[in-house]
Amino acid sequence: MRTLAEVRDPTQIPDRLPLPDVNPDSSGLIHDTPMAGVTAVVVQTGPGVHYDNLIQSTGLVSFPIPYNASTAGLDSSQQFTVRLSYVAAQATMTRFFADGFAGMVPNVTGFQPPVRDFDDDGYPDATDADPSNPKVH
Ligand SMILES: [Ca+2]
Repeated sequence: MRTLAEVRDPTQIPDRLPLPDVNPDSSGLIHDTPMAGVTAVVVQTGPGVHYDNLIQSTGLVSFPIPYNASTAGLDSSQQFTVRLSYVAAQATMTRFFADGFAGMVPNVTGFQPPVRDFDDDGYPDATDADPSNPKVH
């Protein structure tokens, strides 16, 4: 996302990579996609912070959106933390690999769909007056 307009409406991204949404089966499991016997998925977390989302319950955000060549880091007084579901992320990965090592088609489950609320203030980016400031809605 290079502009605030793209943050507010991602369908405006001209070179957006089309990835299909895959719904879980009746057991809540995602597997056999894109073909039977294989599970290859992209799991996105949001709000989130790279790396910390795998090991911590909160993460420090130091860059605002949108990301582009002129994006500067936030002043330390403007940085903020977001909640991270690292336990769910670890459980999802552990299950995926355990299924594979057990000779099964790996299953993906237990992960909450991402929410477009970059600053985790409860106001969606589409309508948030400042999606990179949890004090402004
Ligand atoms: Ca905000």
